Amino acid sequence: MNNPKRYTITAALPYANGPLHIGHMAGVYIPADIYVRYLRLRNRDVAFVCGSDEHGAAITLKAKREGISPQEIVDEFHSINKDAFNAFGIDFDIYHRTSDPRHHETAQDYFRTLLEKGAFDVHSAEQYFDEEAQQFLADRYIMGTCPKCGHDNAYGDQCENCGSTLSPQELINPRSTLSGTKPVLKETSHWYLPLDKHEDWLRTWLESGEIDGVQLHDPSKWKKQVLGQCKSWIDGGLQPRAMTRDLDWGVPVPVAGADGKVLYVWLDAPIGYITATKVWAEQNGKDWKDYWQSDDTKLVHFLAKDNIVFHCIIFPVLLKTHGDYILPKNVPANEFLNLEGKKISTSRNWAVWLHEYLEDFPGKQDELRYVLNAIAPEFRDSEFTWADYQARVNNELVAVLGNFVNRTLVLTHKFFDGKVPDTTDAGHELTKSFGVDEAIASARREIEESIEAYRFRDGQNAMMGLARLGNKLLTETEPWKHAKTDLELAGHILNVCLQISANLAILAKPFLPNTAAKLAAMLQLEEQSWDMAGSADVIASGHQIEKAELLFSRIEDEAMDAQVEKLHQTIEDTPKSSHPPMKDLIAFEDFTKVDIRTATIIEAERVPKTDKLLKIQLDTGLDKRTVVSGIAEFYKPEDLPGIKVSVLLNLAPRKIRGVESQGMILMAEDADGKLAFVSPSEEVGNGSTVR
Ligand code: B3M
Ligand code: ZN
Repeated sequence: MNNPKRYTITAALPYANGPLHIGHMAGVYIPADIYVRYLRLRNRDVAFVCGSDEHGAAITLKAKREGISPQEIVDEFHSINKDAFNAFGIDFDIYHRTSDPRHHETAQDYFRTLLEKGAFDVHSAEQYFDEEAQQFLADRYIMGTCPKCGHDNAYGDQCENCGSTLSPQELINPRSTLSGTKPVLKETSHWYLPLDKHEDWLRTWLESGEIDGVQLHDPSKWKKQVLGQCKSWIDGGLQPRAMTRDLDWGVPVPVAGADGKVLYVWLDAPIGYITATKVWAEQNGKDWKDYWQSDDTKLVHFLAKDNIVFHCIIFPVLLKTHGDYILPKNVPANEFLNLEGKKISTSRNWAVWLHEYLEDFPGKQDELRYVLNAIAPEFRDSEFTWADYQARVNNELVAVLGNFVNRTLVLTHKFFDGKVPDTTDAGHELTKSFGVDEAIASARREIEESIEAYRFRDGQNAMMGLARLGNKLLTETEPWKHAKTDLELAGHILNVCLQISANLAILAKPFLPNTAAKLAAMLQLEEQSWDMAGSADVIASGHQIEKAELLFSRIEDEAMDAQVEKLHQTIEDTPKSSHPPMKDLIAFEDFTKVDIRTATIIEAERVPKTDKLLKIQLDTGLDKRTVVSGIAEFYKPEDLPGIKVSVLLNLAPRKIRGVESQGMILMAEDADGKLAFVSPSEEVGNGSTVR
């Protein structure tokens, strides 16, 4: 089959409401980057686009919780994530963002065209409305009791306790997270995409690659699990899906009278790929339409399995309905990466964050790229552990690739002043049995075949296989011994090792860009085109090489212990950096029932055999009393006398560890669980009321 004329490669737009972790990298960005680097090495015409997904209810909700604007949140994480991608060498042509006016314009134009084509059905349905906040509630803005497991804090779209997908109207005792009030059902109208009407062509297109008898892609090249997921969606019957939302953050619906409505984030975000391409094309003297509207362009979407339906069903419907666009030729979605035996969880901080990795392991980006690609969840969920990371770096990168290259270069300097020695016939006899020529040629071929088939792990293995062969050749032929008796023979062996090294400098480029560049510099390889690879004749005899520098260094146990400890520690102090949601509203009369007073601590001592509890004597102005308080982790008893506090006086007395506690000292607790006294800001006498 002929190569396509050009490629449009997209990587899922990460939500700009948090930093990136290793799961994102292994699932989406490293595979996409390997593919693109390879295509570029083959001189193919590629647009590699990505950017921040800056809309959606998760972002507005976080903004509300933190008391800042959604724009502030997305500005922060857009730049953090952009920097992280940069640091790891994820080589996007453009990293755009969906809050950009350019994108709003593109998305609105697109929506208008869809409207003209009659793509939507408008109908109204009852939806929860917060009368106090005067707004319709996105699914995420409604919490209540899960009908499946009874969990109290289930969201309108999902219960995080039992994992069930829910709709807001299934929640028992729903409450608005905006005001805490019980929302009411109210009619609202939306533009629905009648996915049910697209079932037939979608099924044929996915299963056979054909639309109207035209072969658009080859389904045998698609991952089974991707097609399987689509099939089960379609078999289950597709439902019309609302493409607009009542929300004040997003791309406004470009229709008169649609105030307060924005485009559904899953309509807007994929159009973000198109906007990004437009902006990039403009900046680079290209025509964006070539990349989206030309049949000889190969469009490939990289993403993780939770995004399959959006890219294989919804977005194709939007593309085809518009009429001018091509459809994806493949969607090589990955499964999930787990971490140390558990699912990666952002909210529980069970993750390895890229920005933290960069701080803890400066300069070791290729090491993480290598490990994440080696274990990428290409066909099933896989797992990252620090022990495995250490083993792969030490036993593979250091002991095989790094060691082989280093020995080759050091010996070439030692015996040949850094000049590539000649090959000899006698030497050829000796090295022939290692099958080096065939191994070099087949490494290149295997890497090509694997990458073209989205099997990036296999590609990297083939590259490492060549390094392994080099290492074996060097160890078994011992050129340092021959050097004393037969320098020419030693020279021949080193020539072969240098040819292998030069091949590695090219073949490693898609996977380990920094390492490949370092190696090419050491070998003084001015040109490193892909076509040079595959032969044992890349560098000429007499060519001068640079001194060897270590490509990798060992990862010590202490560094790994520290990482594992950090992981377990953060999960203990959850929830991290998120405040609990607001409680249900209460009436003023309820508040007047509590009697809070200022008081002064007279003395404090530890409650024996406990870590957290202090027994505290208070002067409340009315009396002297004892209160037990769980603050021992934060305060030493001897520092407390004299401190002014606020006390809940009329709390019914309770026995705690054998001590009667008469009231409760009020503490402010931050998102990380740190405690501080709530003290009057000016001098007021003990017993003053707090209200
Ligand atoms: N932001 C979902 C996600 O990060 C979404 C991807 C958009 S791709 C157009 O999982
Ligand atoms: Zn549940």
